[in-house]
Amino acid sequence: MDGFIEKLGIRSVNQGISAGQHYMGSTGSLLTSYSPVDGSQIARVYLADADGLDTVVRKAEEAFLQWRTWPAPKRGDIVRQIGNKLREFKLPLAKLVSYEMGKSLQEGLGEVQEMIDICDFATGLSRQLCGVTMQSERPGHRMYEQWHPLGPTAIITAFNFPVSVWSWNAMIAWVCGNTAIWKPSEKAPLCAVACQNLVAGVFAENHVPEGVSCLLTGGRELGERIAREPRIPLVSATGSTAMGRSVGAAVASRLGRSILELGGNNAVIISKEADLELAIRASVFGAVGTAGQRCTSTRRLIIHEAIYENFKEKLITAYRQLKIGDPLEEENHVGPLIDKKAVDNYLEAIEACKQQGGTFVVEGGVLQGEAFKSGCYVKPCVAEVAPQMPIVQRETFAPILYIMKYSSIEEAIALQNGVPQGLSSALITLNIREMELFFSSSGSDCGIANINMGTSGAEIGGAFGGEKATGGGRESGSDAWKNYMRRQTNTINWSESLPLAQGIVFGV
Ligand code: UN1
Repeated sequence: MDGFIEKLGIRSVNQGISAGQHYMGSTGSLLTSYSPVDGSQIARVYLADADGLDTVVRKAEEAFLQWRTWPAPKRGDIVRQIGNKLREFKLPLAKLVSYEMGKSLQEGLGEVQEMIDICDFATGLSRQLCGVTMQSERPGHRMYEQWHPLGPTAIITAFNFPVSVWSWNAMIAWVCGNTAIWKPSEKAPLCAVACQNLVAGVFAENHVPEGVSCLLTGGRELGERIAREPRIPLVSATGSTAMGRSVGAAVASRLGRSILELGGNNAVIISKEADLELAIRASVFGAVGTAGQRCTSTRRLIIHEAIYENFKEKLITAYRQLKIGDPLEEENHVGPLIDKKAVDNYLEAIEACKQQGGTFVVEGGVLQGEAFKSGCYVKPCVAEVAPQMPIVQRETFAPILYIMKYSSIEEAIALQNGVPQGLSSALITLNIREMELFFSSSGSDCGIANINMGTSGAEIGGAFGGEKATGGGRESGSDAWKNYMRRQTNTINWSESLPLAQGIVFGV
Protein backbone atom coordinates (compact mmCIF):
# COMPACT_ATOMS: atom_id res chain seq x y z
CA MET A 1 0.00 0.00 0.00
CA ASP A 2 1.54 3.36 -0.96
CA GLY A 3 -1.13 5.78 0.17
CA PHE A 4 -3.15 5.67 -3.06
CA ILE A 5 -6.41 6.00 -1.13
CA GLU A 6 -5.21 9.18 0.61
CA LYS A 7 -3.92 10.53 -2.71
CA LEU A 8 -7.52 10.41 -3.95
CA GLY A 9 -8.58 12.79 -1.19
CA ILE A 10 -10.21 10.09 0.92
CA ARG A 11 -9.53 10.17 4.65
CA SER A 12 -10.68 8.16 7.67
CA VAL A 13 -11.93 5.37 5.47
CA ASN A 14 -13.27 3.44 8.41
CA GLN A 15 -15.34 6.19 9.93
CA GLY A 16 -18.08 6.60 7.38
CA ILE A 17 -17.43 8.54 4.23
CA SER A 18 -19.37 11.21 2.52
CA ALA A 19 -17.38 12.90 -0.15
CA GLY A 20 -17.25 16.39 -1.55
CA GLN A 21 -19.94 18.96 -2.07
CA HIS A 22 -21.70 16.88 -4.68
CA TYR A 23 -22.21 13.85 -2.51
CA MET A 24 -25.64 13.73 -0.98
CA GLY A 25 -25.36 10.71 1.26
CA SER A 26 -27.59 10.39 4.26
CA THR A 27 -26.43 9.80 7.79
CA GLY A 28 -28.22 6.46 7.99
CA SER A 29 -26.54 3.09 8.34
CA LEU A 30 -23.07 2.27 7.10
CA LEU A 31 -22.00 -0.07 4.33
CA THR A 32 -18.61 -1.77 4.63
CA SER A 33 -16.41 -2.44 1.62
CA TYR A 34 -13.92 -5.31 1.81
CA SER A 35 -11.02 -5.88 -0.57
CA PRO A 36 -11.11 -9.28 -2.29
CA VAL A 37 -7.31 -8.94 -2.64
CA ASP A 38 -6.51 -9.50 1.04
CA GLY A 39 -9.88 -9.50 2.79
CA SER A 40 -9.30 -6.21 4.63
CA GLN A 41 -12.01 -3.76 5.41
CA ILE A 42 -11.24 -0.72 3.29
CA ALA A 43 -14.15 1.64 3.76
CA ARG A 44 -17.43 2.37 5.45
CA VAL A 45 -19.84 4.44 3.41
CA TYR A 46 -23.18 5.96 4.36
CA LEU A 47 -26.19 4.26 2.81
CA ALA A 48 -28.95 6.42 1.39
CA ASP A 49 -32.43 6.07 2.84
CA ALA A 50 -35.73 7.18 1.25
CA ASP A 51 -35.14 10.80 2.37
CA GLY A 52 -31.66 10.68 0.89
CA LEU A 53 -33.07 9.80 -2.53
CA ASP A 54 -35.69 12.52 -2.28
CA THR A 55 -33.09 15.16 -1.36
CA VAL A 56 -30.82 14.09 -4.19
CA VAL A 57 -33.57 14.10 -6.80
CA ARG A 58 -34.64 17.58 -5.71
CA LYS A 59 -31.03 18.82 -5.90
CA ALA A 60 -30.54 17.20 -9.30
CA GLU A 61 -33.77 18.75 -10.60
CA GLU A 62 -32.84 22.23 -9.34
CA ALA A 63 -29.35 22.00 -10.75
CA PHE A 64 -30.78 20.88 -14.11
CA LEU A 65 -32.69 24.16 -14.48
CA GLN A 66 -29.36 26.02 -14.60
CA TRP A 67 -27.11 23.40 -16.18
CA ARG A 68 -29.34 23.03 -19.25
CA THR A 69 -28.85 26.73 -20.02
CA TRP A 70 -25.03 26.45 -20.15
CA PRO A 71 -23.84 26.22 -23.77
CA ALA A 72 -23.01 22.60 -24.56
CA PRO A 73 -19.37 23.40 -25.52
CA LYS A 74 -18.96 25.07 -22.10
CA ARG A 75 -20.23 21.87 -20.47
CA GLY A 76 -17.79 20.02 -22.73
CA ASP A 77 -14.95 22.15 -21.42
CA ILE A 78 -15.77 21.05 -17.85
CA VAL A 79 -15.69 17.41 -19.01
CA ARG A 80 -12.32 18.11 -20.68
CA GLN A 81 -11.02 19.27 -17.29
CA ILE A 82 -12.33 16.08 -15.67
CA GLY A 83 -10.32 14.15 -18.27
CA ASN A 84 -7.20 16.07 -17.26
CA LYS A 85 -7.88 15.40 -13.58
CA LEU A 86 -8.17 11.70 -14.40
CA ARG A 87 -4.84 11.81 -16.23
CA GLU A 88 -3.29 13.29 -13.09
CA PHE A 89 -4.81 10.68 -10.77
CA LYS A 90 -4.71 7.72 -13.16
CA LEU A 91 -2.35 5.56 -11.13
CA PRO A 92 -3.93 5.95 -7.66
CA LEU A 93 -7.44 5.50 -9.10
CA ALA A 94 -6.35 2.40 -11.03
CA LYS A 95 -4.80 0.99 -7.86
CA LEU A 96 -8.00 1.59 -5.95
CA VAL A 97 -10.02 -0.13 -8.69
CA SER A 98 -7.63 -3.05 -8.53
CA TYR A 99 -7.67 -3.19 -4.72
CA GLU A 100 -11.41 -2.77 -4.19
CA MET A 101 -12.57 -4.89 -7.13
CA GLY A 102 -9.70 -7.30 -7.76
CA LYS A 103 -8.84 -6.81 -11.46
CA SER A 104 -5.17 -6.67 -12.46
CA LEU A 105 -3.49 -3.28 -12.23
CA GLN A 106 -3.02 -3.33 -16.03
CA GLU A 107 -6.77 -3.68 -16.40
CA GLY A 108 -7.36 -1.04 -13.72
CA LEU A 109 -5.16 1.36 -15.70
CA GLY A 110 -7.09 0.38 -18.84
CA GLU A 111 -10.34 1.16 -17.10
CA VAL A 112 -9.18 4.65 -16.10
CA GLN A 113 -7.85 5.16 -19.64
CA GLU A 114 -11.35 4.35 -20.87
CA MET A 115 -12.64 7.19 -18.64
CA ILE A 116 -10.08 9.61 -20.08
CA ASP A 117 -11.05 8.54 -23.59
CA ILE A 118 -14.77 9.09 -23.00
CA CYS A 119 -14.00 12.57 -21.60
CA ASP A 120 -12.16 13.43 -24.83
CA PHE A 121 -14.99 11.96 -26.88
CA ALA A 122 -17.66 13.85 -24.93
CA THR A 123 -15.72 17.12 -25.20
CA GLY A 124 -15.79 16.89 -29.00
CA LEU A 125 -19.37 15.67 -28.94
CA SER A 126 -20.41 18.80 -27.04
CA ARG A 127 -19.98 20.72 -30.32
CA GLN A 128 -21.73 18.08 -32.40
CA LEU A 129 -25.13 17.44 -30.83
CA CYS A 130 -26.55 17.92 -34.29
CA GLY A 131 -30.07 17.57 -35.61
CA VAL A 132 -30.98 17.25 -39.28
CA THR A 133 -32.95 19.64 -41.48
CA MET A 134 -35.80 18.29 -43.60
CA GLN A 135 -37.47 19.58 -46.78
CA SER A 136 -40.97 20.79 -46.01
CA GLU A 137 -43.81 19.83 -48.39
CA ARG A 138 -45.30 23.32 -47.86
CA PRO A 139 -44.02 26.49 -49.57
CA GLY A 140 -42.37 29.07 -47.30
CA HIS A 141 -41.80 26.54 -44.55
CA ARG A 142 -38.67 25.30 -42.89
CA MET A 143 -38.36 22.08 -40.87
CA TYR A 144 -35.56 20.91 -38.67
CA GLU A 145 -35.00 18.90 -35.54
CA GLN A 146 -33.09 19.74 -32.42
CA TRP A 147 -32.05 17.87 -29.32
CA HIS A 148 -32.71 18.94 -25.74
CA PRO A 149 -31.59 17.49 -22.42
CA LEU A 150 -33.92 15.25 -20.43
CA GLY A 151 -33.29 16.06 -16.76
CA PRO A 152 -31.74 13.95 -13.99
CA THR A 153 -30.20 10.72 -15.33
CA ALA A 154 -29.79 7.81 -12.93
CA ILE A 155 -26.73 5.64 -13.53
CA ILE A 156 -26.76 2.23 -11.86
CA THR A 157 -23.40 0.46 -12.24
CA ALA A 158 -21.97 -2.97 -11.46
CA PHE A 159 -18.86 -3.90 -9.47
CA ASN A 160 -16.86 -5.19 -12.44
CA PHE A 161 -16.24 -1.81 -14.06
CA PRO A 162 -16.62 0.30 -10.93
CA VAL A 163 -15.57 3.59 -12.53
CA SER A 164 -15.59 3.51 -16.34
CA VAL A 165 -19.20 2.47 -16.97
CA TRP A 166 -20.31 5.44 -14.85
CA SER A 167 -18.08 7.72 -16.92
CA TRP A 168 -19.50 6.45 -20.24
CA ASN A 169 -22.89 7.55 -19.01
CA ALA A 170 -22.09 10.59 -16.89
CA MET A 171 -19.78 12.38 -19.35
CA ILE A 172 -22.29 11.98 -22.18
CA ALA A 173 -25.22 12.90 -19.94
CA TRP A 174 -23.40 16.04 -18.79
CA VAL A 175 -22.45 17.40 -22.20
CA CYS A 176 -26.06 16.74 -23.25
CA GLY A 177 -27.16 19.00 -20.36
CA ASN A 178 -28.50 16.39 -17.95
CA THR A 179 -27.63 16.02 -14.30
CA ALA A 180 -26.43 12.63 -13.03
CA ILE A 181 -27.34 10.52 -10.02
CA TRP A 182 -24.97 7.59 -9.57
CA LYS A 183 -25.84 4.44 -7.66
CA PRO A 184 -22.64 2.38 -7.72
CA SER A 185 -22.42 -1.28 -6.78
CA GLU A 186 -22.47 -1.90 -3.04
CA LYS A 187 -19.35 -3.98 -3.67
CA ALA A 188 -17.22 -1.07 -4.88
CA PRO A 189 -18.44 2.14 -3.21
CA LEU A 190 -15.01 3.60 -2.46
CA CYS A 191 -14.17 3.82 -6.18
CA ALA A 192 -17.33 5.87 -6.62
CA VAL A 193 -16.44 8.17 -3.73
CA ALA A 194 -12.99 8.71 -5.27
CA CYS A 195 -14.50 9.67 -8.65
CA GLN A 196 -16.96 11.94 -6.96
CA ASN A 197 -14.10 13.70 -5.15
CA LEU A 198 -12.19 14.27 -8.38
CA VAL A 199 -15.28 15.63 -10.13
CA ALA A 200 -16.22 17.79 -7.13
CA GLY A 201 -12.85 19.58 -7.35
CA VAL A 202 -13.32 20.41 -11.05
CA PHE A 203 -16.94 21.46 -10.53
CA ALA A 204 -16.09 23.74 -7.62
CA GLU A 205 -13.37 25.52 -9.66
CA ASN A 206 -15.91 26.11 -12.44
CA HIS A 207 -18.88 27.05 -10.25
CA VAL A 208 -20.98 24.20 -11.57
CA PRO A 209 -24.27 24.14 -9.65
CA GLU A 210 -24.41 21.70 -6.76
CA GLY A 211 -26.43 18.65 -7.79
CA VAL A 212 -25.07 18.15 -11.32
CA SER A 213 -23.16 15.15 -9.98
CA CYS A 214 -24.77 13.12 -7.22
CA LEU A 215 -23.85 9.85 -5.58
CA LEU A 216 -26.11 7.57 -3.59
CA THR A 217 -24.99 4.28 -2.14
CA GLY A 218 -27.49 1.52 -1.56
CA GLY A 219 -28.63 -1.89 -2.61
CA ARG A 220 -31.44 -3.41 -4.56
CA GLU A 221 -34.14 -1.50 -2.72
CA LEU A 222 -32.59 1.84 -3.66
CA GLY A 223 -32.33 0.66 -7.27
CA GLU A 224 -36.01 -0.20 -7.27
CA ARG A 225 -36.94 3.18 -5.82
CA ILE A 226 -34.88 4.92 -8.52
CA ALA A 227 -36.64 2.84 -11.20
CA ARG A 228 -40.05 3.93 -9.90
CA GLU A 229 -39.12 7.59 -9.40
CA PRO A 230 -41.09 9.68 -11.93
CA ARG A 231 -38.73 12.66 -11.56
CA ILE A 232 -35.93 10.63 -13.18
CA PRO A 233 -36.68 10.51 -16.93
CA LEU A 234 -33.75 8.24 -17.82
CA VAL A 235 -32.31 5.24 -15.97
CA SER A 236 -29.16 3.64 -17.38
CA ALA A 237 -28.54 0.33 -15.63
CA THR A 238 -25.70 -2.18 -15.95
CA GLY A 239 -25.97 -5.56 -14.24
CA SER A 240 -27.61 -8.95 -14.43
CA THR A 241 -30.49 -9.82 -16.74
CA ALA A 242 -32.69 -10.40 -13.66
CA MET A 243 -31.93 -6.89 -12.38
CA GLY A 244 -32.56 -5.39 -15.83
CA ARG A 245 -35.93 -7.12 -16.16
CA SER A 246 -37.17 -5.57 -12.97
CA VAL A 247 -35.66 -2.11 -13.52
CA GLY A 248 -36.80 -2.09 -17.18
CA ALA A 249 -40.36 -3.05 -16.28
CA ALA A 250 -40.63 -0.45 -13.50
CA VAL A 251 -39.23 2.36 -15.68
CA ALA A 252 -41.45 1.34 -18.63
CA SER A 253 -44.58 1.25 -16.47
CA ARG A 254 -44.14 4.98 -15.75
CA LEU A 255 -43.22 5.56 -19.42
CA GLY A 256 -39.68 6.54 -18.53
CA ARG A 257 -36.69 5.68 -20.67
CA SER A 258 -34.08 3.08 -19.81
CA ILE A 259 -30.74 1.98 -21.21
CA LEU A 260 -30.11 -1.61 -20.17
CA GLU A 261 -26.69 -3.22 -20.40
CA LEU A 262 -27.14 -6.73 -19.01
CA GLY A 263 -25.60 -10.18 -19.14
CA GLY A 264 -23.60 -11.70 -21.96
CA ASN A 265 -22.73 -15.25 -22.95
CA ASN A 266 -20.10 -14.46 -25.51
CA ALA A 267 -18.55 -16.91 -27.91
CA VAL A 268 -15.48 -16.97 -30.12
CA ILE A 269 -15.70 -19.12 -33.24
CA ILE A 270 -12.31 -20.54 -34.23
CA SER A 271 -12.28 -21.41 -37.91
CA LYS A 272 -10.00 -24.05 -39.41
CA GLU A 273 -8.58 -21.10 -41.34
CA ALA A 274 -7.69 -19.16 -38.19
CA ASP A 275 -4.31 -17.80 -37.17
CA LEU A 276 -4.14 -20.16 -34.19
CA GLU A 277 -1.57 -18.24 -32.15
CA LEU A 278 -3.73 -15.13 -32.35
CA ALA A 279 -6.81 -17.23 -31.56
CA ILE A 280 -5.21 -18.57 -28.38
CA ARG A 281 -4.23 -15.13 -27.10
CA ALA A 282 -7.67 -13.67 -27.90
CA SER A 283 -9.50 -16.58 -26.24
CA VAL A 284 -7.40 -16.70 -23.08
CA PHE A 285 -7.54 -12.95 -22.44
CA GLY A 286 -11.28 -12.95 -23.15
CA ALA A 287 -11.91 -15.81 -20.74
CA VAL A 288 -9.63 -14.97 -17.81
CA GLY A 289 -9.35 -11.14 -18.03
CA THR A 290 -11.02 -9.55 -14.96
CA ALA A 291 -11.23 -13.17 -13.72
CA GLY A 292 -14.08 -13.79 -16.17
CA GLN A 293 -16.20 -11.03 -14.61
CA ARG A 294 -16.73 -8.80 -17.65
CA CYS A 295 -20.11 -8.84 -19.30
CA THR A 296 -18.02 -9.20 -22.46
CA SER A 297 -15.91 -12.11 -21.11
CA THR A 298 -15.48 -15.06 -23.46
CA ARG A 299 -17.55 -17.92 -22.03
CA ARG A 300 -17.70 -20.25 -25.04
CA LEU A 301 -15.27 -21.36 -27.74
CA ILE A 302 -16.80 -22.92 -30.84
CA ILE A 303 -13.92 -24.69 -32.56
CA HIS A 304 -13.78 -26.31 -36.01
CA GLU A 305 -13.53 -30.09 -35.71
CA ALA A 306 -10.45 -30.28 -37.94
CA ILE A 307 -8.34 -28.23 -35.51
CA TYR A 308 -10.22 -29.04 -32.30
CA GLU A 309 -7.70 -31.40 -30.66
CA ASN A 310 -4.72 -29.29 -31.64
CA PHE A 311 -6.36 -26.11 -30.37
CA LYS A 312 -7.43 -27.78 -27.12
CA GLU A 313 -3.80 -28.79 -26.43
CA LYS A 314 -2.58 -25.24 -27.10
CA LEU A 315 -5.26 -23.90 -24.77
CA ILE A 316 -4.26 -26.28 -21.98
CA THR A 317 -0.62 -25.20 -22.36
CA ALA A 318 -1.61 -21.51 -22.24
CA TYR A 319 -3.74 -22.03 -19.11
CA ARG A 320 -0.78 -23.74 -17.39
CA GLN A 321 1.19 -20.51 -17.75
CA LEU A 322 -1.39 -18.31 -16.03
CA LYS A 323 -0.25 -16.70 -12.78
CA ILE A 324 -2.96 -16.14 -10.20
CA GLY A 325 -2.44 -13.80 -7.25
CA ASP A 326 -2.39 -10.24 -5.92
CA PRO A 327 -3.66 -8.17 -8.88
CA LEU A 328 -1.46 -5.24 -7.87
CA GLU A 329 1.63 -7.36 -8.60
CA GLU A 330 2.53 -6.96 -12.23
CA GLU A 331 3.45 -10.59 -12.94
CA ASN A 332 -0.03 -11.90 -12.07
CA HIS A 333 -2.57 -12.34 -14.88
CA VAL A 334 -5.59 -13.22 -12.75
CA GLY A 335 -6.75 -11.67 -9.49
CA PRO A 336 -9.52 -12.73 -7.12
CA LEU A 337 -13.27 -12.93 -7.70
CA ILE A 338 -15.23 -10.10 -6.12
CA ASP A 339 -16.38 -11.98 -3.00
CA LYS A 340 -17.08 -15.39 -1.48
CA LYS A 341 -20.58 -15.46 -2.94
CA ALA A 342 -18.97 -15.28 -6.38
CA VAL A 343 -16.70 -18.17 -5.40
CA ASP A 344 -19.78 -20.21 -4.42
CA ASN A 345 -21.40 -19.45 -7.77
CA TYR A 346 -18.21 -20.56 -9.54
CA LEU A 347 -18.11 -23.83 -7.59
CA GLU A 348 -21.81 -24.49 -8.19
CA ALA A 349 -21.39 -23.92 -11.93
CA ILE A 350 -18.46 -26.36 -12.06
CA GLU A 351 -20.53 -28.94 -10.21
CA ALA A 352 -23.56 -28.40 -12.46
CA CYS A 353 -21.35 -28.66 -15.55
CA LYS A 354 -19.99 -32.02 -14.38
CA GLN A 355 -23.45 -33.31 -13.56
CA GLN A 356 -24.77 -32.26 -16.95
CA GLY A 357 -22.03 -34.23 -18.69
CA GLY A 358 -19.20 -31.70 -19.08
CA THR A 359 -15.55 -32.85 -18.87
CA PHE A 360 -12.93 -30.52 -17.44
CA VAL A 361 -9.71 -30.47 -19.43
CA VAL A 362 -8.32 -27.75 -17.16
CA GLU A 363 -9.58 -28.27 -13.61
CA GLY A 364 -10.89 -25.47 -11.43
CA GLY A 365 -10.68 -25.01 -7.67
CA VAL A 366 -10.23 -22.47 -4.90
CA LEU A 367 -6.66 -21.51 -4.01
CA GLN A 368 -5.55 -21.93 -0.41
CA GLY A 369 -2.72 -20.40 1.61
CA GLU A 370 -1.52 -17.12 3.07
CA ALA A 371 -1.32 -15.33 -0.31
CA PHE A 372 -4.96 -16.24 -0.97
CA LYS A 373 -6.34 -15.61 2.51
CA SER A 374 -9.33 -13.58 1.28
CA GLY A 375 -10.71 -16.90 0.01
CA CYS A 376 -11.65 -15.30 -3.34
CA TYR A 377 -8.89 -16.64 -5.62
CA VAL A 378 -9.97 -19.38 -8.04
CA LYS A 379 -8.35 -21.27 -10.90
CA PRO A 380 -9.51 -20.45 -14.42
CA CYS A 381 -10.82 -23.69 -15.93
CA VAL A 382 -11.94 -25.19 -19.25
CA ALA A 383 -14.67 -27.77 -19.86
CA GLU A 384 -15.71 -29.72 -22.96
CA VAL A 385 -19.49 -29.46 -23.20
CA ALA A 386 -22.56 -29.98 -25.33
CA PRO A 387 -23.91 -26.56 -26.41
CA GLN A 388 -27.43 -27.04 -25.10
CA MET A 389 -26.45 -27.93 -21.52
CA PRO A 390 -28.38 -25.56 -19.21
CA ILE A 391 -25.19 -24.38 -17.51
CA VAL A 392 -23.70 -23.39 -20.88
CA GLN A 393 -26.79 -21.34 -21.68
CA ARG A 394 -26.33 -19.35 -18.46
CA GLU A 395 -23.91 -16.54 -17.64
CA THR A 396 -21.68 -17.40 -14.68
CA PHE A 397 -19.52 -14.45 -13.67
CA ALA A 398 -16.31 -16.47 -13.26
CA PRO A 399 -13.36 -17.78 -15.32
CA ILE A 400 -15.06 -20.93 -16.64
CA LEU A 401 -14.61 -21.50 -20.37
CA TYR A 402 -16.82 -23.97 -22.27
CA ILE A 403 -15.46 -25.50 -25.47
CA MET A 404 -17.37 -27.30 -28.23
CA LYS A 405 -16.93 -28.50 -31.84
CA TYR A 406 -18.54 -27.51 -35.13
CA SER A 407 -18.30 -28.70 -38.71
CA SER A 408 -19.80 -25.92 -40.90
CA ILE A 409 -19.66 -22.14 -40.45
CA GLU A 410 -23.47 -21.99 -40.57
CA GLU A 411 -23.63 -24.44 -37.66
CA ALA A 412 -21.03 -22.42 -35.73
CA ILE A 413 -23.05 -19.22 -36.16
CA ALA A 414 -26.23 -21.02 -35.04
CA LEU A 415 -24.41 -22.24 -31.91
CA GLN A 416 -23.03 -18.78 -31.21
CA ASN A 417 -26.52 -17.27 -31.53
CA GLY A 418 -28.21 -20.14 -29.69
CA VAL A 419 -28.19 -18.59 -26.21
CA PRO A 420 -30.59 -16.12 -24.57
CA GLN A 421 -27.99 -13.31 -24.42
CA GLY A 422 -26.69 -11.20 -27.34
CA LEU A 423 -23.84 -8.95 -26.23
CA SER A 424 -20.52 -9.77 -27.89
CA SER A 425 -19.19 -12.28 -30.42
CA ALA A 426 -16.06 -12.98 -32.40
CA LEU A 427 -14.83 -15.06 -35.31
CA ILE A 428 -11.18 -15.88 -35.86
CA THR A 429 -10.63 -16.55 -39.55
CA LEU A 430 -8.58 -15.53 -42.55
CA ASN A 431 -11.42 -16.55 -44.88
CA ILE A 432 -13.25 -13.52 -46.29
CA ARG A 433 -16.44 -15.49 -47.05
CA GLU A 434 -16.76 -16.65 -43.47
CA MET A 435 -16.11 -13.14 -42.26
CA GLU A 436 -18.78 -11.58 -44.46
CA LEU A 437 -21.32 -14.25 -43.52
CA PHE A 438 -20.62 -13.57 -39.84
CA PHE A 439 -21.29 -9.84 -40.40
CA SER A 440 -24.37 -10.38 -42.61
CA SER A 441 -27.99 -10.42 -41.42
CA SER A 442 -27.66 -14.23 -41.28
CA GLY A 443 -24.60 -13.87 -39.05
CA SER A 444 -24.00 -12.87 -35.45
CA ASP A 445 -27.10 -11.59 -33.61
CA CYS A 446 -25.04 -9.67 -31.05
CA GLY A 447 -24.56 -5.94 -30.44
CA ILE A 448 -20.81 -6.45 -30.92
CA ALA A 449 -19.27 -8.67 -33.61
CA ASN A 450 -15.48 -8.84 -34.04
CA ILE A 451 -13.08 -10.50 -36.45
CA ASN A 452 -9.65 -11.74 -35.39
CA MET A 453 -9.90 -10.50 -31.83
CA GLY A 454 -11.68 -11.51 -28.65
CA THR A 455 -15.10 -10.59 -27.30
CA SER A 456 -13.98 -8.10 -24.64
CA GLY A 457 -12.15 -4.81 -24.75
CA ALA A 458 -14.65 -2.72 -26.70
CA GLU A 459 -13.45 0.80 -27.53
CA ILE A 460 -15.46 3.78 -26.25
CA GLY A 461 -15.92 5.23 -29.75
CA GLY A 462 -18.51 2.58 -30.67
CA ALA A 463 -22.00 2.25 -29.22
CA PHE A 464 -21.78 -0.39 -26.49
CA GLY A 465 -24.56 -2.86 -25.69
CA GLY A 466 -26.35 -5.93 -26.93
CA GLU A 467 -29.55 -7.60 -27.99
CA LYS A 468 -32.02 -10.16 -26.55
CA ALA A 469 -31.50 -10.80 -22.82
CA THR A 470 -28.65 -8.27 -22.86
CA GLY A 471 -31.35 -5.60 -22.87
CA GLY A 472 -31.00 -3.69 -26.16
CA GLY A 473 -29.42 -0.53 -24.67
CA ARG A 474 -26.54 1.40 -26.21
CA GLU A 475 -24.19 3.68 -24.34
CA SER A 476 -20.77 5.27 -24.82
CA GLY A 477 -19.81 6.28 -28.39
CA SER A 478 -21.27 6.60 -31.90
CA ASP A 479 -24.74 8.21 -31.67
CA ALA A 480 -25.63 6.66 -28.28
CA TRP A 481 -25.86 10.27 -27.01
CA LYS A 482 -29.32 10.44 -28.60
CA ASN A 483 -30.59 8.20 -25.79
CA TYR A 484 -29.70 10.97 -23.32
CA MET A 485 -31.71 13.68 -25.09
CA ARG A 486 -35.20 14.36 -26.34
CA ARG A 487 -35.82 15.07 -29.99
CA GLN A 488 -37.95 17.99 -31.07
CA THR A 489 -39.20 18.53 -34.63
CA ASN A 490 -39.61 22.23 -35.42
CA THR A 491 -41.59 23.66 -38.32
CA ILE A 492 -41.53 27.38 -39.12
CA ASN A 493 -43.94 29.05 -41.53
CA TRP A 494 -42.28 32.16 -42.98
CA SER A 495 -44.86 32.62 -45.78
CA GLU A 496 -47.90 34.91 -45.69
CA SER A 497 -50.43 32.11 -46.04
CA LEU A 498 -51.30 29.00 -44.06
CA PRO A 499 -51.04 25.97 -46.32
CA LEU A 500 -52.00 22.80 -44.45
CA ALA A 501 -49.98 19.61 -44.63
CA GLN A 502 -51.25 16.71 -46.76
CA GLY A 503 -52.98 19.28 -49.03
CA ILE A 504 -55.99 19.61 -46.71
CA VAL A 505 -58.34 22.47 -47.55
CA PHE A 506 -60.03 24.07 -44.55
CA GLY A 507 -62.10 27.02 -45.69
CA VAL A 508 -62.51 29.54 -42.88
C1 UN1 B 1 -18.80 -4.63 -18.80
O1 UN1 B 1 -18.25 -5.71 -18.65
O2 UN1 B 1 -19.81 -4.30 -18.14
O3 UN1 B 1 -15.57 -4.31 -23.60
C2 UN1 B 1 -18.28 -3.57 -19.71
C3 UN1 B 1 -15.06 -4.34 -22.49
C4 UN1 B 1 -15.07 -3.06 -21.68
C5 UN1 B 1 -16.39 -2.83 -21.06
C6 UN1 B 1 -17.07 -3.99 -20.47
N1 UN1 B 1 -14.71 -1.95 -22.49
O4 UN1 B 1 -14.57 -5.32 -22.02
